[in-house]
Amino acid sequence: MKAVQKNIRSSISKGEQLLAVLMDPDKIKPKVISEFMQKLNQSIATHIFVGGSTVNDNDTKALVVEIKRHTNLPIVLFPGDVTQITNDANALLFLSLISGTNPDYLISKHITAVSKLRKSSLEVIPTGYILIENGKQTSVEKVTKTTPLSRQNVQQIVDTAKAGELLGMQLIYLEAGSGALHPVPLEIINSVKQELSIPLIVGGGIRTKKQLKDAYNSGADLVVIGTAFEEDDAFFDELKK
Ligand code: 1GP
Repeated sequence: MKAVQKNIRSSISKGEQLLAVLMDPDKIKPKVISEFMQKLNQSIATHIFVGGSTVNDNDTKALVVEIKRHTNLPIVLFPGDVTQITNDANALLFLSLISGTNPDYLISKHITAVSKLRKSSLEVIPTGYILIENGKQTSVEKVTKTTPLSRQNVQQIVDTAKAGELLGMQLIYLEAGSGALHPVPLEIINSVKQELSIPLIVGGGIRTKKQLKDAYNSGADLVVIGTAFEEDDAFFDELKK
């Protein structure tokens, strides 16, 4: 097992709570990066995820290179598409959208990615990605043309996550979607966590310190927050080390 995954597991075994700040190359403005990174470095953030639903070619690489000038935190690609794979990051979440039935996001894009990954030293982390209904349509839903799982059907979500683990995925990511109206319900986090023996990532619509704590207390090992920092980087001040 390579470094990023190993460190996630070792932090979890020590009871540490992990926070990834999601930076979307399409949304973050180059001129604010330096100040943004300064605040990020003073916060409890442990990882940086980079990715977006629609990103121009090369913008991901440019952003990753710039982020590395400001931090030693691990940079993990969370790609919306194959074009967002760059060797400059530390790791790649190799996402299978197991809440949907679109073959493109279950296997086809992965096959396309292989020619890039064969030449790369990126740590590839097989990740079961589960989109959960949040009250409005999200970009992931539009781009992938898949239907999120109903938040009412907890058992289906638990079974989907467990199926991902049994298929050999190393992480499960419960996603309400970027800018979600409602984050993943705590009951769902709790039920999924009880069933899994692999780390659990939760993201989408988390905007307050209380929501972050609630997600951890319900069983999230790593929480991902993007929009709240994008809209107001003062949120970092509430999450100082
Ligand atoms: C989206 O889970 C991430 O893929 C983060 O969501 O932007 O709503 O924080 P937010």
